[in-house]
Amino acid sequence: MGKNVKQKGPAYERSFVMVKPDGVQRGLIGEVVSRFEKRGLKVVAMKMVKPSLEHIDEHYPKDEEWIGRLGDKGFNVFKEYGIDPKKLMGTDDRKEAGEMVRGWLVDYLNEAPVVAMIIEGIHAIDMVRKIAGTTLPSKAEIGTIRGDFSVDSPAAANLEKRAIKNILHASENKEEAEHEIAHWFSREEIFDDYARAEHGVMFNE
Ligand code: IDP
Ligand code: MG
Repeated sequence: MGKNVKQKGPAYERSFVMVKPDGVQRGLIGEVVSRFEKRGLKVVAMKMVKPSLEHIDEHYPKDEEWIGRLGDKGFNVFKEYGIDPKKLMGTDDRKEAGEMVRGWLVDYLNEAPVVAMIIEGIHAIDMVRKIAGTTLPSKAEIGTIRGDFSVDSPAAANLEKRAIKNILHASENKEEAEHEIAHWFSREEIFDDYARAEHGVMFNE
C-alpha cells in the first residue's frame, strides 16, 4: 500500500487517543481527528467502541502516585480560588480525593461510545498532548482542542461528583502509550503501511 512508507527512527512515536463520550455526543469526532491530520500526524488505527467498566478500569493506572496526582489537580485549583476542599468534596486528603475522581472517571467513559485511535508521527506523544491542551479545560490554552471546545473545572466537577469533561484522552508518555495501544488494539487492527500523500513534501518520505 502506498510508496516509500518510512516513519522510522527515534523521532517517530505512536500515541493512543480517545474521543471521550462528551466529544462523541457533541459531534466533535471529525474536529479532533482533523486537527491531528492537518498537523501531519498519521492515523494508523481507529474504531468506535462501548468499552466495559472493567476495560475502562484497566485503561487508567491504579498506582498511588497517579491517584494522588489526580487528587492534586483539583486541590491546586481550590487553593488558587480559595476553596476549601473539605467543604466542596468532603475530604482534604489527596489520595482519597484521587480515588473519588478515578471512580467518576470510569463512569464518565461509560456514558456513551468512545472513538479510539492510534496516532503516529514525529514526537507523536508530545505533539498530540500539545494539540489536545492541558487536562483542565479552564486552564487549557485557546487554540488547543480542550481550550477551544470546553470550559470545565474541578471546582464544578468535584462538587457535582463527576469527572472533568475534556473531550479526549491522550497518552502522556511512552509507557502509557504502550500500555494503552496494547489494551485497545490488536496487531491486525493497526494499518501503518500506507503513505500520506503530503509526507513526500514535508519529510522526504
Ligand atoms: P489527562 O487526561 O490530561 O492525561 P489525567 O491527570 O491523566 O489527565 O486525568 C485523567 C482524567 O481525569 C482527565 O482527563 C479528566 O477527565 C479527569 N480529571 C482529572 N482531574 C480531575 C479533577 O480534579 N476532577 C474531576 N475529574 C478530573
Ligand atoms: Mg492522563
